[in-house]
Amino acid sequence: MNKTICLALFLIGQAGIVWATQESENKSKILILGDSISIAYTPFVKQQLVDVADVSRPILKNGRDENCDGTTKGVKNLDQWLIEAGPVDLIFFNFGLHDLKRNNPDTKANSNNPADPRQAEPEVYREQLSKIVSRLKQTGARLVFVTTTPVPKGGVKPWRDVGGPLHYNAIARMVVDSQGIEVLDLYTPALQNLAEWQQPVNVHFNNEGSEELAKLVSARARESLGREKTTGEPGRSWTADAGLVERLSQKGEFNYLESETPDYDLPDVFGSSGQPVTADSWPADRAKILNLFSSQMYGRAPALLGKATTRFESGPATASDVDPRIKTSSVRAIIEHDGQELFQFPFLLFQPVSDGPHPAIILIHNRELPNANETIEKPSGFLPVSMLIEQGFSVAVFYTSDVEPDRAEVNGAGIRAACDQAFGDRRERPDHWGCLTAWAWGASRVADYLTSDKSINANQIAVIGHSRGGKTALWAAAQDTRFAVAISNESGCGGAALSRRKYGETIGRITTSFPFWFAPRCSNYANLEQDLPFDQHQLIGLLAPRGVCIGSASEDLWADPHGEYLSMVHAAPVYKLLGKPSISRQEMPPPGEQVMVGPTSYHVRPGSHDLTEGDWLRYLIFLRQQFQSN
Ligand code: GTR
Repeated sequence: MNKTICLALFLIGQAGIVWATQESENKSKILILGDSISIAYTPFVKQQLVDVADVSRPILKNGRDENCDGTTKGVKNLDQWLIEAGPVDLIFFNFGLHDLKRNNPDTKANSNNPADPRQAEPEVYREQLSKIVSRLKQTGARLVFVTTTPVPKGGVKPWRDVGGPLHYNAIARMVVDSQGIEVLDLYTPALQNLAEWQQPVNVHFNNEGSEELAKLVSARARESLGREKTTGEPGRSWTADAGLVERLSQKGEFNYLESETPDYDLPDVFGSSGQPVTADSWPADRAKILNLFSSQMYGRAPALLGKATTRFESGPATASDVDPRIKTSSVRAIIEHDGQELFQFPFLLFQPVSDGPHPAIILIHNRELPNANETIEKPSGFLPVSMLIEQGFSVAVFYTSDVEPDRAEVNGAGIRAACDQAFGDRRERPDHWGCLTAWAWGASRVADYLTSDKSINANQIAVIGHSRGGKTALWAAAQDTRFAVAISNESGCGGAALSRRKYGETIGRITTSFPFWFAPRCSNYANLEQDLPFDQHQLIGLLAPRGVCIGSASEDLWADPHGEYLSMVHAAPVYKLLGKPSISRQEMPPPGEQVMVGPTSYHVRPGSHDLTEGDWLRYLIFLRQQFQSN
């Protein structure tokens, strides 16, 4: 650090102390650092917060607002901006929209050519944003990273990829999540209102849009200023936020206190009642455990379905107008038994236009599926398809309810009813299959397609799901060893979380609210979790030595992040037996950080129950590492 900067920092520190003593007489001070999107919403924020805060942003010598541009300019000018702003309580910062635009490599001028490099390629963006974050932290102000807003389709000038903002936001989330820095997501609300808020084929917003964005910034400012400042000690193991635990506990019905989790003994992970286990004897024990999960928890598909065949009808693969790196096709899986059609369901395929074979990801989509064009034109954090394609993956996506409606079976339209009709009604059986087994069966049919497609690397297929989809992903990969990796995002009870902890959602509750997800017999264990002949660490053990990623969210206590982590830890002996290192430390990693050991990965990120682009980026990092090393 040079002398001038040292002096400036010292002055900021001093001024901060002086200012702090006058706090009661003054309004709060807010600084907004960002590009032209923020230049347009700042006047509205000023008006909206006039009663509580003075809001400023960098100003040029000629008195005009300064555009903070990308992280390259940010790194250069940040000290100057902070000095000019003086001590502040709260800083909103955004960088990304300039980093991701195309630049002519020679002149460095804006470019309309999608083949040109970006102003800051992803790795450079990550490094530069990390520097900016470290410097901002020295101010002692509360910090909020504001996500980059969407790029509309139609070819904006200079060129920006429609999928760019999600990719850069994912990187930013990874940078800030482990630093205790809040995120304000403007991307998602803007995406939902693009037609009304944004200018046509232009990244900028109209007046209404800017005012609406400002409202979100102002609301967050009031919230942040009203809250006690969280110190966010990076590097400390995750524990549930005490305030959140208290709030949730007030409802009374479910336990969120670590101290109230029952004492429990977990069943042996090998299910071996103390007998020595070897790699040779494990397959037989493994089969028994798998059978227990089928008969007691998830239910089993009718044996006759195993005799059915699947053929596929696939529409033409067409390159997307919006993102020419992606080709999409719609496929129908048609299930036939005894020469008769039994059932069919559709899925979508997104593939890189480049030559394969590519690794593939099957997403069990437990929300209604947008069509292929919408998925690319309006990419969501739940399915950031361009980011996945850019990383070299093919992606197949099916909607759970197309395989089995997500409700109690009443002569329904799903595979279960089709089987009942063809093979006889099995609904009264205690091990009748629940939706989770039906959806897992669907994932395996999609895997049938992928393993027969020459452009896919059949040894590199991962299955991922969120929440009920995450439970399904684990169960699918436990049964079908063609899945090289299972990814469970916030799967909770009946997924990665240990049932015996009875923390958040319990077997009693889940078999009451969603009895149709499970075998009827599972409800016998309501409030009798200790009687289950297995626990969920054994589900993870069934995946060994293949890859498994577990992701939790810090506010999603309903899914019991600690219980999800412990399942991974207690599955470690199986990985060890099969010659693989795996996550085995008792302490959880710090929030936001991803631990990867051998074929296992875990993270708990700040925020609520959702599958976000930040989760995806962690999964992609893990998958690339796994698939490169194999
Ligand atoms: C909840 C349920 C969870 C989880 C979630 C979801 O209502 O209690 O187990 O699966 O739904 O799938 O979003």
